[in-house]
Amino acid sequence: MKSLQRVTCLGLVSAVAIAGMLVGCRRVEPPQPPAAQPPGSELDAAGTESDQPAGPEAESEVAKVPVGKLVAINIELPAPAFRGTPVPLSEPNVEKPLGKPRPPFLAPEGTVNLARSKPVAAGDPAPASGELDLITDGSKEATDFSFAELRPGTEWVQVDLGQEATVYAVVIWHNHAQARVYRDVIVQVGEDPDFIDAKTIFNNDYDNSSGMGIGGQMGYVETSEGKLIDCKGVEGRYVRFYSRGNTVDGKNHYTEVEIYGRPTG
Ligand SMILES: [Ca+2]
Ligand SMILES: [Ca+2]
Repeated sequence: MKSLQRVTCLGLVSAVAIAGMLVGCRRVEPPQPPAAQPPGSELDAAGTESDQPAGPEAESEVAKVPVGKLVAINIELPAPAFRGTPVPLSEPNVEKPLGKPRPPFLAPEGTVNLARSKPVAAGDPAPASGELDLITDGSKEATDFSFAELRPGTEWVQVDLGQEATVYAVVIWHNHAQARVYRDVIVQVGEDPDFIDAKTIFNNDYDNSSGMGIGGQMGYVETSEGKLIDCKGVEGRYVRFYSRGNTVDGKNHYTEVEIYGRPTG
């Protein structure tokens, strides 16, 4: 009986010893470097991995930002028609020209000019000179025949994109032959051609002379770069551009408009 107890006891001691050895021999893994991103994985606009699991709060944050990598959009510029950009001193509320090329504008990959060759309508049904289709024909040079000229006063032109789109930027060229300032530049994006439900994305009418409310944006000097307006991913099918003459002759000129976005759905 005694020997049986001894054997059992020895067995237990051996089992504990072997287990201890196994634990002692277990290799301690060195800290691993962070796993490399799988090929094809891109950072989304928020700079986070889009396929990362997220809690309910984080999920709603991610849903607000556009999906896809941000890239600089390619805007082809016409030749400058004059040197330097003097600010008309008599015109109030005009921003100082940057004095250097505009920095690149970043938008989700796949963003293109959706306005090219799209139909244009206007409040002035018979332009004083030029045709409305000049506004989306791709030509932006500052010549006497490159723009549509609308009568003085508050006038508008609008582009029908033909489908709903997410719009990241618009670029407007009025007549950039001289350093003009066009007044009451107002840009709206709408779901319907009558702009009953429109979102104003730019308004530099500082004295409400166009009657659409006082806008908070500054006036600017027309140059060959055109005016780029960040639209922050607003959705709509129609884009309308207002103006109320300019510092040289009071008329409204449109050489080209570009609408950078992606069709929705
Ligand atoms: Ca044109
Ligand atoms: Ca005004």
